[in-house]
Amino acid sequence: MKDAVFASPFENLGPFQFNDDVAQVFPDMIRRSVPGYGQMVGGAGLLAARYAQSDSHLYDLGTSLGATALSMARHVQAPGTRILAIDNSQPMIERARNFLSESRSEHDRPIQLIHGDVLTQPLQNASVSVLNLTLQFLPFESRAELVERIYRNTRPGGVLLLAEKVTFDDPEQAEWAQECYWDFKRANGYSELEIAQKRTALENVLVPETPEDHVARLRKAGFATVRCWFQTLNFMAWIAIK
Ligand code: GEK
Repeated sequence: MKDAVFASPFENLGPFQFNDDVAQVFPDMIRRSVPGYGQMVGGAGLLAARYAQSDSHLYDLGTSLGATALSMARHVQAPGTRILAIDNSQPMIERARNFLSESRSEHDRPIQLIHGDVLTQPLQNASVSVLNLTLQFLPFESRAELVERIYRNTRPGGVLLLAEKVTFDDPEQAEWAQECYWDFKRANGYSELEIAQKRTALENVLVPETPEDHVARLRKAGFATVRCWFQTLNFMAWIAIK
């Protein structure tokens, strides 16, 4: 279903929420709003397969409709792994249930959907945790604590896969990336009104950080190796290895 959430003028434009309207059009919204989204999701599955350890947990934190959990299920071979996919949006979890049951024949790995807050859900025995475009929506002050908790609950040799929209310290680069990003949205059929209204709704909801800040936080948490494996414009993904 086509995303037209911000197509008509809003009289009172509230903060962006992962409500039923958004959940309904989410596959179209994310595909037209995130350059390289398919690569991020596919890449997360491939990397998960490389680092998944037998009899461990694979977490998809902020799963939305379960795309990254499904990508892990398709690729991971390690025996005894359990995929836990968490989201605090009830409409997302309900739709994820249908989406995943439709894809059930594509893999033989169970995916447990959990309606919960990634900041409070217990994490344990992880070999892979994924934060695919989720950390950016969490209150700024809780981000380091979550990354540290993921680190503590990850087995040696396990990984955190982080993908985010970023900003840049250099104002010229930040503006260039933003302008090119809007070109991407225009090319995908979004109007100036849609781009402007969504931008306003996301203010203080999606708070991007610089690549340097992300890498520093991952290292400070204890991850021994941090590598960028993906970038398109202002979207980047890293693998952090314990
Ligand atoms: C994908 N990873 O398709 N606890 C749990 N979930 C949360 C929280 C929280 N505290 N805050 C936000 N979310 C997905 C895409 S979307 C990214 C992730 C985007 C959830 C929120 O409900 C939403 O489903 C998701 O994080 C972010 O690979 O829309 O740009």
